[in-house]
Amino acid sequence: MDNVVFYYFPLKAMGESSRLLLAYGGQKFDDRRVPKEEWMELKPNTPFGQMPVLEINGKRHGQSVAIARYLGRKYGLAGDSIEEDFEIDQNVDFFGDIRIKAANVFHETDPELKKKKHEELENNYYPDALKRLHDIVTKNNGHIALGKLTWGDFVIAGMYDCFKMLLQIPDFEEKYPNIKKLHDNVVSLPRVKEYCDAAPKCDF
Ligand SMILES: N[C@@H](CCC(=O)N[C@@H](CS)C(=O)NCC(=O)O)C(=O)O
Repeated sequence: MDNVVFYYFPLKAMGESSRLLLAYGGQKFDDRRVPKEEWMELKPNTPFGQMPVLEINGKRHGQSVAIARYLGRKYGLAGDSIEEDFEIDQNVDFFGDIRIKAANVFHETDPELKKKKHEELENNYYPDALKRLHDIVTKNNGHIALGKLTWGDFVIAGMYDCFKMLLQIPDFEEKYPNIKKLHDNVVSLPRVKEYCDAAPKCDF
């Protein structure tokens, strides 16, 4: 079996999809949760100066979605054709678009501007974008694409708690119940659940 080390901050956020996929694949891995204080020492030795990083037999790889796509292919969670892969990719990218907009507001340090940016998204972006996302999941029987479990579901599920925190929509789960169900279904998969039960607890 490959020797696998996974590096990320002690958070779910952009790292959890890979952890969930590794657990799903039955791959033993060293789950290195790098504290902030130790990050600067590791940073120069990562492919892009960022985490997550997946190290396989000593070789380090970056980019959370590329890692998820790779692990998905490895564990039989990709499409059966380039067209099917295209569908997974486009829907995962759409989810990423929403996350990036929400993260942009979250990282705004000026409180007035933060409020303004959030209101702008709340009024003019989230209702349409989140409805589209919810419709995609509904149409796909509770999955992000292809009407079945793919690595794309792991991207949504891994990011789910962080996504909710970034969005700051108090009734998100009532409004978009099938996105919550997608998350719950992934974390209930036997090997994934085993990992989740044993993993250090973090809110997002
Ligand atoms: N596109 C990258 C973004 C990764 C990213 O933004 N990583 C952040 C943590 S979530 C990071 O490493 N921040 C520390 C730094 O940039 O020094 C991915 O999806 O992996």
